[in-house]
Amino acid sequence: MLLSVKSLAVLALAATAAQAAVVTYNWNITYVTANPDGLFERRVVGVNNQFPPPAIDLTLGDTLVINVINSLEEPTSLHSHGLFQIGNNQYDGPAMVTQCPIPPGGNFTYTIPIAQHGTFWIHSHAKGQYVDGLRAPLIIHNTNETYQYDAEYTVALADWYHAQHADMLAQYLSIFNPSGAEPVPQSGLINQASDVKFNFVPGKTYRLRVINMSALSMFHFHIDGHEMQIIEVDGIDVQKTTVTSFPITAAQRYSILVTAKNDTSSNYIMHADMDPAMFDSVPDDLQLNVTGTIVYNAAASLAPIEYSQWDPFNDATLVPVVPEATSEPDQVFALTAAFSVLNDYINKATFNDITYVLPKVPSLYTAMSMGNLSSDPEVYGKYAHPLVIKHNQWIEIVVNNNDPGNHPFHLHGHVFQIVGRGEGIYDPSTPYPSYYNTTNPARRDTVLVPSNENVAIRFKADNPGIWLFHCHIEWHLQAGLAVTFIEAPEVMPSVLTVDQSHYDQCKALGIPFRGNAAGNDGLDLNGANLGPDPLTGKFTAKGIVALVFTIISALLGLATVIWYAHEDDAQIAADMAKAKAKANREEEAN
Ligand SMILES: *[C@@H]1O[C@H](CO)[C@@H](O)[C@H](O)[C@H]1NC(C)=O
Ligand SMILES: *[C@@H]1O[C@H](CO)[C@@H](O)[C@H](O)[C@H]1NC(C)=O
Ligand SMILES: *[C@@H]1O[C@H](CO)[C@@H](O)[C@H](O)[C@H]1NC(C)=O
Ligand SMILES: *[C@@H]1O[C@H](CO)[C@@H](O)[C@H](O)[C@H]1NC(C)=O
Ligand SMILES: *[C@@H]1O[C@H](CO)[C@@H](O)[C@H](O)[C@H]1NC(C)=O
Ligand SMILES: *[C@@H]1O[C@H](CO)[C@@H](O)[C@H](O)[C@H]1NC(C)=O
Ligand SMILES: *[C@@H]1O[C@H](CO)[C@@H](O)[C@H](O)[C@H]1NC(C)=O
Ligand SMILES: *[C@@H]1O[C@H](CO)[C@@H](O)[C@H](O)[C@H]1NC(C)=O
Ligand SMILES: [Cu+2]
Repeated sequence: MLLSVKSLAVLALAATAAQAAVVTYNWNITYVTANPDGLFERRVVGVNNQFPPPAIDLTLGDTLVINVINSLEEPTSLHSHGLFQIGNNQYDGPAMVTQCPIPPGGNFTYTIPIAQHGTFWIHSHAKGQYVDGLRAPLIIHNTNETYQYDAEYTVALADWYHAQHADMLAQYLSIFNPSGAEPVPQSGLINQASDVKFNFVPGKTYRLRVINMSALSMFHFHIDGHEMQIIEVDGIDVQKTTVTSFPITAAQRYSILVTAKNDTSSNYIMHADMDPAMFDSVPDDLQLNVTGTIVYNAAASLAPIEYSQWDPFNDATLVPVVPEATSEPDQVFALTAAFSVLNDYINKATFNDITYVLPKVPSLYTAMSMGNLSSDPEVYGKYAHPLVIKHNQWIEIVVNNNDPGNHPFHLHGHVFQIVGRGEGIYDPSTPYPSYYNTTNPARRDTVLVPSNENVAIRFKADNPGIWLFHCHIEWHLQAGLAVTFIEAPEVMPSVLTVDQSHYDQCKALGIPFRGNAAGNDGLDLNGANLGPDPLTGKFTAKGIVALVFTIISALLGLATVIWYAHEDDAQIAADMAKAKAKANREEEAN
């Protein structure tokens, strides 16, 4: 299957002809039956009864219009990942953050002026729906590309599960999964298929746009026999950097230039190796090494497979072509990411001991309807974890990863500068470590923070709106690993609008669309959605583990019967209530 092949001539033509074009996509979001890995046929989420959803192809200066009809049995919404959406926060997409989701049978139009270029993607931002397939590349051609190339391909990497996301999520976020083990995918896909072929013509230079659309998996990317030069990272052109392999975590993008060989005597394997370190256990039948083929000549044989090393690679060393100065931060947030069993006895994710819970009113509507109280974080609800920042201030976020897993963090509405990356926990009230680099730092919108490391990022609060900052491992977002930046609420009503079509969605779903996080006036948060909190009392970490295992062992036989015989929700709920009552008694007894 070939995607997005364009000669330079076509591109040049498109660029001149497409000045300020309105590019319209009609997306009827539908269930489709598909078998993308050739191993298992299942229900997936597609568009216009087709899977995979079509790639979106644009040029700088266009206006993107997506007319969505939701033909699913559940609400949906679309997020254009990496787009700044300046003055256009209402079309950023995350459900209950910047909009009410689109109800089943509903329709909604996203109108997005395109002021950037590079490699992006679009995906559902309602529950974990994109894991079921609602994800597609979103490519924006520059009117005058920084680097010359003859043609381009999109290489979209993704992990693939055979079970429905909602079923896996229910098991992941359950009392029976105290260690928080994530569902492990059954396979990996390139362009939502297996055995994809990319035709190369001798002597030509190709731009490969590599996108990681995974729910969980991290891949290491390399091509047998070919050198790669990185030229773009998350929509930012960078000085050419030669690599033999690079890692790409969920939601990241890299463009690379690859020059074709001069002879056509062999074809070559393109490798996207899933990193088993991301998985709690690797099933025997999981094919970790996903491959495609670079085809010079359909009749030729494959060159011998080279398993190149996974090279160490630091994206903070990539140098943006257009330099951007940094500034001393006006406000610094230290966020410690961790996972633990909270007082709902489920393993959840926290930033500074708060697990994210959706508010009753989408945060954008709260900001737009609360008058001068919109600058008071309280109105957004404690569990939306609101961080209010002032217009045009410089913001630094220090993310400390206090978890044995690696997490790719994504900020909506911005690219950020990576100013520091170090080992262990960094306390920002202490002087900058020597590794801080404030000279034209690398910029991107998704950064990996490895286990027990820290990353310091900066951005200027020049884009008023509500922007989520969250882990892009879909399971971890669902577990609550998110905060909400409330950026420049004092100017939002004068620079942002919310169209009537938003309120139509809310009305259809019975969701309030004004007032604070509880749908009330002023600071009355009665009825707001509350999260579970860390376990309190005299519990030690050891005690919690012991408690959880007590519950598990008490219920194990029963649980097994329920899951494998007759998944009876009412029965599970009753058992969990019993388990909680028992746990509460034990907590009191302590
Ligand atoms: C959308 O797709 C569904 C499922 O195929 C179909 O029933 C419906 O008529 C379609 N809607 C439109 C407006 O095409
Ligand atoms: C979208 O929904 C509105 C009412 O909610 C309806 O009037 C309109 O016809 C719908 N448009 C399409 C294309 O289905
Ligand atoms: C395109 O960019 C190059 C260098 O970046 C410049 O020399 C050239 O004049 C530009 N062309 C147009 C049509 O803007
Ligand atoms: C995609 O991202 C996931 C999660 O970070 C990562 O495990 C996987 O290796 C990435 N894939 C590629 C090809 O880099
Ligand atoms: C292909 O051949 C041309 C002309 O002989 C040469 O300049 C070029 O370096 C060769 N390219 C590769 C990738 O070997
Ligand atoms: C997958 O690729 C890696 C690195 O390229 C290699 O070390 C490993 O042996 C491969 N695994 C399999 C099962 O082929
Ligand atoms: C800081 O980043 C720039 C490029 O953005 C690079 O040239 C320079 O070497 C880096 N300095 C340090 C100390 O890493
Ligand atoms: C908020 O606005 C009201 C009226 O617009 C004003 O009376 C009040 O003093 C303001 N409160 C703050 C904290 O600025
Ligand atoms: Cu994560």
